[in-house]
Amino acid sequence: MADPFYITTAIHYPNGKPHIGHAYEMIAADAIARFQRQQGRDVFFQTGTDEHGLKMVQTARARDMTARELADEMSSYFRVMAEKLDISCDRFIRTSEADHYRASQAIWEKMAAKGDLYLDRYEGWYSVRDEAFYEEKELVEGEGGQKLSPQGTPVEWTKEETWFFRLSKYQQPLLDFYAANPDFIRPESRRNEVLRFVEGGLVDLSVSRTSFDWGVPVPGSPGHVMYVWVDALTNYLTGAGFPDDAERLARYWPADLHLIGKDIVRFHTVYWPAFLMSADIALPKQVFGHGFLLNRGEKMSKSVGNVVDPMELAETYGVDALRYFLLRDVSFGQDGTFSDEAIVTRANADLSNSFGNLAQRTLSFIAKNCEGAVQAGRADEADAVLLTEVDTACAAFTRAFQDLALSQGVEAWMTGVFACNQYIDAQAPWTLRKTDPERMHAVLGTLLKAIRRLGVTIEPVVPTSAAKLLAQLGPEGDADFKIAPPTPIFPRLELQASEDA
Ligand code: ME8
Repeated sequence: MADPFYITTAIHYPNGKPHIGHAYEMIAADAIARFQRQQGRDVFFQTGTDEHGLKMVQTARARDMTARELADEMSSYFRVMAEKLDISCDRFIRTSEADHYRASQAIWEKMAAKGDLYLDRYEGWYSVRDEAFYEEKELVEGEGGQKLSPQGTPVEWTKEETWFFRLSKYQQPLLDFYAANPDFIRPESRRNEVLRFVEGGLVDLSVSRTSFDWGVPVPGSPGHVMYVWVDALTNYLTGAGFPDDAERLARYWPADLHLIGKDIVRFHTVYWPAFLMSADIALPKQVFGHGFLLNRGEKMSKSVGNVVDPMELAETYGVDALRYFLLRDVSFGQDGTFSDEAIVTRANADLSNSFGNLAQRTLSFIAKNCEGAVQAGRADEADAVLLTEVDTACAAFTRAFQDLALSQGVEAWMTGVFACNQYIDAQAPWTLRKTDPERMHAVLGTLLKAIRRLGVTIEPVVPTSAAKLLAQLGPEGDADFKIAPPTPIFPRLELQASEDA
């Protein structure tokens, strides 16, 4: 049976509609999932919504609805977005689902059995926006001397009786684990941040709440619901069949990759591994913290009014153009900036003018001049040289994707496209048609092979367009397949004036 590959995104808070950051994370994870499927792995890909916590309660209250109603309404937008963007997830999990409650309570019980949970009184700073506790020393000063979290969100002083998790006990085991698994946290810059944080000392973590009831009930402790991050992180285990399906768990756990944004690396590389160590469950193999998307270099926020709806971008420019742009232009792991102009420029340069044009002129030439089928023809060394160049470009894409260097992979792929365009210009099949038809056939046959390889390679990035293209090319070595006059697959995009420009 194929080697399993379990990949997850963060699960998103459905306290509002999805934004482009959510779309970006899903698209990156989807490209990796599709790539791994192509490599023959048995992929399980999970995304979903994180529905508990105080932020949901407060947003729902402001809208005069229950948290469950809010979650039901908003979660559906995330699901629809996933479908629209061709996200090939195997499960869209909602943390309000029954099997997830079971999983969260089961891991809680294991941590309790270890003696790692105790009841005490919590007093400290809490940010509802981040759903996170902060120590005094971590806070920064905002305008007018107001205390803010390191993420710049408001904090409030909270006091209540809660369950605590003995996080402090795991400081050394975590440091040992990071040392033994240098690839656990990527990229390197995030790993260094986490090391510094853990080396600075860990305090026990408050893991239950009594001031509201929208959460997973703490087993045997009426009035307590779990701190939202305890149940949120456990979603990854729920998807792998924990605790009921031992066979499935053995297959998909530990997860190969948790793909998340840089703001939540601490939860995934400190709290989550500590919970798992406490529960005697294996730790995930890797956590990758991607960067943030900026709108023309600016952080997006509701108050600035520059939040972009990914569905609108996908509708205006096409899903594959958006996917291609995000994966090609944002160096994976770093922050990236986007604008309508940048999307249009990139999609036109690479997809429409280079790859699309290459396919279009080759296919229409064959349809028009060769009755849709090329013969063996007379080979030349130039043909083998081109196919080697294309294979080299595709192999570089594969290596880069294996290493999560997504933009470098796409860039390497483009060198194969450029090689084809140089080849077609140098070989000039339109001249050979009159002077040397045998040679013309060999040139066109070489181009078909090269375009097919490039199309298969780029499929994880632009799945719908690549599939359409491959259908137009027909399978390799099928003499009966007739190439029809093609319809362009990568239309030239026009810049759409945005309303607020
Ligand atoms: O943090 N660019 O949910 P969330 C890129 N529920 N990525 C961005 C982004 C941006 N501008 N803004 C946010 C949560 N993200 C928790 C996760 S996981 C067990 C629980 C990313 O809806 C962010 O970094 O606030 C995170 O990975 C994801 O979107 C969901 O953010």
